[in-house]
Amino acid sequence: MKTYRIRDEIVQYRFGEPLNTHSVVLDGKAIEKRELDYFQFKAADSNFQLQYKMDKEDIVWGLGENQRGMNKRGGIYVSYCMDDPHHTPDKKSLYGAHNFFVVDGTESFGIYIDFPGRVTFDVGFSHKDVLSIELVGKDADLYIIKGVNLAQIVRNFLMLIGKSYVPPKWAFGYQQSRWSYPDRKTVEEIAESFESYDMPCDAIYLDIDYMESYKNFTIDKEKFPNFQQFVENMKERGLRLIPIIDAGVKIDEGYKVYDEGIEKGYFCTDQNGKPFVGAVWPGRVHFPDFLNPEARKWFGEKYRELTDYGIEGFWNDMNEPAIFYTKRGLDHAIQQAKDSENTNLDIHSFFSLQEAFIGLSNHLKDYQSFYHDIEGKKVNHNQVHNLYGYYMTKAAAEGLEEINPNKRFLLFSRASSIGMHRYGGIWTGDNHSWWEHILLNLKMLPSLNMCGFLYIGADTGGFSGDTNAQMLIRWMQLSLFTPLFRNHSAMGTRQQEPFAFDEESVDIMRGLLQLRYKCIPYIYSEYMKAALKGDMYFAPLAFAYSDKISRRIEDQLLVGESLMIAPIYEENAVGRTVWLPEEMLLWYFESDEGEKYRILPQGFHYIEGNLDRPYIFIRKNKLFLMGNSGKNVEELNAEILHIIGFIPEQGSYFYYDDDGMSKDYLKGIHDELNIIIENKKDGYSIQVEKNGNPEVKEIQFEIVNGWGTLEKKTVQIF
Ligand code: MIG
Repeated sequence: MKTYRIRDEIVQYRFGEPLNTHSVVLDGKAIEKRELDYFQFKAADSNFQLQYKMDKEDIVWGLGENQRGMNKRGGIYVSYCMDDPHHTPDKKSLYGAHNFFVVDGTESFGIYIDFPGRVTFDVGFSHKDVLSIELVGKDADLYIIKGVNLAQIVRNFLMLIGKSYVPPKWAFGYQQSRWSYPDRKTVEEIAESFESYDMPCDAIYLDIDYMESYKNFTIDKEKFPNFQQFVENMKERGLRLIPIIDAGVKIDEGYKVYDEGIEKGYFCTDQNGKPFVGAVWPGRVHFPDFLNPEARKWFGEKYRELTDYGIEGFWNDMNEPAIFYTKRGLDHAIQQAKDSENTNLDIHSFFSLQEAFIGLSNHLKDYQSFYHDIEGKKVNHNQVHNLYGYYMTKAAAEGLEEINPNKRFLLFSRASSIGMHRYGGIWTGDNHSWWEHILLNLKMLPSLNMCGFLYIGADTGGFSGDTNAQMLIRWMQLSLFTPLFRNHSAMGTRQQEPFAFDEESVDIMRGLLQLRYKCIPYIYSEYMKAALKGDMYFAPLAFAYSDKISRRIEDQLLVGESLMIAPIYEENAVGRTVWLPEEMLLWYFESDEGEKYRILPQGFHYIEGNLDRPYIFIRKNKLFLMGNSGKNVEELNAEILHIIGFIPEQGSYFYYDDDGMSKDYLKGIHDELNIIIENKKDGYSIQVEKNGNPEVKEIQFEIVNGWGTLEKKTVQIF
């Protein structure tokens, strides 16, 4: 074991000779250390194990995209990127592999396992107090991260892995997707509906059917005639088109991407050195070797085929990589079927036959049977499995950077591992239209932020299965604050666009979409501050409040520095119980009738929340800001800001804005307002200091004092 000090609070432990995953951006100085802090270490021939004895009250936060609670204690989680469309609670692996968690208790520290193969985290499942981690492999970097408190531990980790990807500002608008809008005409009708229903929207997605025979970087010209003009027309209407890109490349002579890949040797190979064959949408495909920098460069530049049409965003799918079947699996299953002919299938042989077919997809044996070329060495895929989606997205990001160096593109991926957050966001894959998945979605948000992923969101309304209007409305009330707010649904399900329901529900959904746009000044300002400072955007209450109850709250979140949200996620509920860790201001957005706001003391409260009355909680001595709604993000008029505050004493807000499209923010170019407000005997004093050139000309304040009196004030900005 070699050890290095990265920063005062971060120590790296190196075992064997690990591959550089490039997930970490800092390096350190060699130091002498004999033992691993906190963990007991056991090495065997082909793997190693770490164990930590948890105290009774210890909480374990993190592990990114995973099932179960924000507190991961009680479960087993396996980091091995999986295309599993059934997110039932027993599943141990979803699409991401996020090997970072924080133990919060008697001892508090974070640990990051920088290792691209399979890792199992048994967090008090086999034994309630034992946290054990098993790595299949012997070469790994471990990082132990300390900090004065939870938030600081996470900040230190985020510093270690580098700053988050930042999308263009329009990507904070509402986005509409479906598998699939089959042709140009349908997409145009969807656009018309958004217009005629007066619903704001920024993007419409193109799922796999826009391609010709599911071939990446091609367009089906019959279904999508005159693509360039189509992209332009849509943009004139204020809508961007976002095509999907899959990992697999169709085997098809004469198809440029296939021909070039073969010629240059850019595909993953089998044990004989021939391109490995798997099957996905187009039937048989090869998988680009994204771990080979040249292959990455080649694939990344292919995005130009679409950016040349004016496309400004992409979603990378099937990059675990998903494999429907291989010849190996199929031969085996067919043989087994033949062998079963004329036999009396009993309990064992029947299930084994069934498994041979059901288990065809994403099979370990297939992942073990292909290879990458890493610096001239043949490396088995299974050992680096978790890097595949990350490196596909890195390929795309680097390609887009080549294509237009100072432009922000929208880019997010399904598979990911730590480090990918520097290149793009993620969506949480194929959830269901189940109430349980609203809650699961909520719990993933802060866990993902801890692992670096800021541009995140779920398929709002649920991907598989049919939603009803009520579920979609409740889900939208959560997605109101997710940086990626996209409604997406699967083939064969009910239409799920916000105008596809009864009139009353449609009105409510319109209200929510408009509300989203009004919240963009806050969402964007908080997102950018988190991205630039390396901080979280969503946090569990425990990150700001240390009382016993706050530490255990699993269905409320802090959003940025000023808000707490407590969405309703149960069918037919008209309210819910909310824990207030301190006095806060309950604020209803829509309040033609009924109260608009109320100050609530620390404690549990039953909060009424009919479908048409979304609400937030504004923290004490904090400010929340809103703008006006508009057709899309670019048409938002930022001249007037509304600020709502709960200021018994004094508070301040640092408002960040920038051009929303270039990478100049990396040079520190942005606009800001520093707002300071103080509750004095004779009313509020408000100071606004401006830097750069913010568009804001006027701020309308609505400030509630400690007695519940609301004072309005307007301040002009010169
Ligand atoms: O196996 O492209 O998660 O969002 O609509 C399904 C079709 C493949 C999976 C993605 C989903 C997308 C779908 N894809």
